[in-house]
Amino acid sequence: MATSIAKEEANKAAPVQIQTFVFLDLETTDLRTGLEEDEPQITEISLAAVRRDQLLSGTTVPPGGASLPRVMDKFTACVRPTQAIHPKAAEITNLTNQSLGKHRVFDEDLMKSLVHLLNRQEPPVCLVAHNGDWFDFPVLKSELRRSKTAGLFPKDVLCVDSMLAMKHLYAGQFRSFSLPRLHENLFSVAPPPEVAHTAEGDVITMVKIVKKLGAEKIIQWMDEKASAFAI
Ligand code: DCM
Ligand code: MG
Ligand code: MG
Repeated sequence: MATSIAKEEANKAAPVQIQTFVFLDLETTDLRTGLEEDEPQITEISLAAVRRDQLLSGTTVPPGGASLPRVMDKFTACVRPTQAIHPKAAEITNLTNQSLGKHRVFDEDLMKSLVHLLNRQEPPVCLVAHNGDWFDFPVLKSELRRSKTAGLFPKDVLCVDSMLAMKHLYAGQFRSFSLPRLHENLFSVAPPPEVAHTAEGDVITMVKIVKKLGAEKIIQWMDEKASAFAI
């Protein structure tokens, strides 16, 4: 018994050191119910890929500011859903079935855009989403599974939930771990109304918050807790 445990310990992979954090946010047709056949669809997707060193100590915008890494690869697109957008979702995102009516659905070209962005990043690559374990990761997976080109999506991508990270690392320090409340707490203002509930705005807010909190602790937690983004 003891030897098998020792063997298991020896076989344990060295802890990963994530090299690229791809912050992700989705706007969707609705909240999740948790039922597989009932997943909301994506109305907007945004990703911002930031290298580990850039997150820790890279140049920022504005120079010397605590806010945003200057070196980021970003992608944002709106997507036409094939189901009705819930009025509440339409209200907060300002995306409607009508305004997205002439847009393309989640198709092969969108899939390739995502794949190309991810393939250009230094591995290990980890998707980071706020409440991602409950929301963004299962919604993206269900969208990928529905698409005919799911096979193109890289197999070695990791994922981790930034809200979970902050709840663990900063327990008791914030009354709410939602993006707008964290932003308000750390920057003394709510995120500007023109960015809240836009996918890109939420992604940028996430990156700002991680940098402001001091990325080191969060990155270390993510190295330990990241798991496979298995479609
Ligand atoms: N959402 C919703 N109702 C809410 C909050 C969110 O339907 N009260 C859905 C629509 C949003 C999506 O969740 O597009 C993602 O939310 P967020 O903008 O916070 O990323
Ligand atoms: Mg979100
Ligand atoms: Mg959002």
